[in-house]
Amino acid sequence: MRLGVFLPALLLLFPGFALGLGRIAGTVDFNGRAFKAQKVVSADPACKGAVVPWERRALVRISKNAPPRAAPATPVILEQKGCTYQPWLQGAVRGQKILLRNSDGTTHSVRAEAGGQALFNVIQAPGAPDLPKDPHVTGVVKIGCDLHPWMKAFVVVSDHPFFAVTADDGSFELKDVPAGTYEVEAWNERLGTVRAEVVVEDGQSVDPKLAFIGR
Ligand SMILES: [Cu+2]
Repeated sequence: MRLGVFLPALLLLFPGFALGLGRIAGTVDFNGRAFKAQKVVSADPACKGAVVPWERRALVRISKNAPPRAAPATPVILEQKGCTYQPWLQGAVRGQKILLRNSDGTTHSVRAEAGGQALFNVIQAPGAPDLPKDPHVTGVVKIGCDLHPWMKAFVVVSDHPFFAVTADDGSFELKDVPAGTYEVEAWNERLGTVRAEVVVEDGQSVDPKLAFIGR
């Protein structure tokens, strides 16, 4: 009798519990594109070995119908090291802080914009403390340095945690996705965006077969 009340209440509180959880996983097809980071020639000794990055990676995320989730309290870290941002590409949840870190013996500026809208532009001197920033937007946040024009990084902000950066082999996995129908996208700085629709079922894994064909 008690269970008769408890179970429906539980299902109402946790729809994912009712529908079950699945997985969106696969390998992004980069269509054989070559990815070569360009070496930088700079008079700044702190920038020895710096590169203009272009990595064989994409940010894969649910782009439609994702259940919103609160941002984690832990920040994502964007480190300036050897006059290159590390990592070049990462995801974050809206409201999650981006912690700017300067590990270099030189001054950097960190300029951020999203969709043509300026978000912030700050100076970080050598030895300056980590600086938390909250861009309060969703989409691709583009980050660059006014002092070292080759430096760039991308933080793709979503209102949910169902995203992943592809591994070296292009593979990715979005875990614990509530059963449902979703649009999934892969984004790369130069290749753009490709999308696919998937149906996630309880206990199943589905491959959206994301491919940058003809890019
Ligand atoms: Cu810089």
